[in-house]
Amino acid sequence: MESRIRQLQNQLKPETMTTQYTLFDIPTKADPPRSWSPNVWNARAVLNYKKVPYETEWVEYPDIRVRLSAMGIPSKGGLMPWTLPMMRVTTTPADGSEPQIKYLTDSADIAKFLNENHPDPAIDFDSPITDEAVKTFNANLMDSFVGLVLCDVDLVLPERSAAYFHETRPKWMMMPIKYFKQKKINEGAWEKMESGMKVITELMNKNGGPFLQGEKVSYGDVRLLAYFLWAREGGPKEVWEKIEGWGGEVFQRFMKAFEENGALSRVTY
Ligand SMILES: N[C@@H](CCC(=O)N[C@@H](CS)C(=O)NCC(=O)O)C(=O)O
Repeated sequence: MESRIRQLQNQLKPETMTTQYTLFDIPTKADPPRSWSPNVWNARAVLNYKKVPYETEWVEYPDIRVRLSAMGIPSKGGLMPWTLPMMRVTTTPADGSEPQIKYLTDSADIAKFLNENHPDPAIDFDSPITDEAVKTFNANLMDSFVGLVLCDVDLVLPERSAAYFHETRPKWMMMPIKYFKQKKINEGAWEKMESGMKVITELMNKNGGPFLQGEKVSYGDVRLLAYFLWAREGGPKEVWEKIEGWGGEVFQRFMKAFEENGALSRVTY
């Protein structure tokens, strides 16, 4: 019995295999490129927070389909058959046998996988606060973010990605991007952003902050952080300044707490 336990312990020893993570992310045109997509940030913030080593591979918008399908990742169908983030998990056995490769193709799956395999520091995935945070953001801020952040993302993208953006997004918007942005402004995007920041900061402060549940980080905090990084990294400067101003002290504490716990430590690599 004892030797069986030892045998099992040996199998579990970290030196018996190595695991490498590669995060596929969409670059900005900055040098070095910066991470800007809210979907990718849902995964990247978890990697950073847990201080898990990983590499970044930057893939421009028009190349996502080409690169992912070449890796054998099946299409998800619809308007966006292949998306980022994607995380490749390569496990190499110590005995030199073939590495095993696994692809995680959705940000929530990546985040959950990391939380299960790297439990410390923990992120609470079970609390209903996550759903509440996402629903509150969607109901109060998403529309203004679409108008004032998403519509201007092409300004930070490299040329080929910006061209892809201009080719694909008007199909959802049913009109050229600049008309869509104006339509959102006419429908009150700025006012909605201001009132939405009030609602979201009330939620952030419900348990005294800095996070939704107080000191404990939940996936709901990560989801909100990711949306705000979309504005900070992918949107015009004036939008980010307005968000910071309307968010006030509660919002500042929320961002600072994530800065201090490492979630924002890697933006560019
Ligand atoms: N539910 C997915 C959504 C990912 C997603 O929509 N990613 C966008 C980037 S922000 C994408 O890769 N789009 C590819 C395209 O537009 O062709 C997730 O969170 O992983």
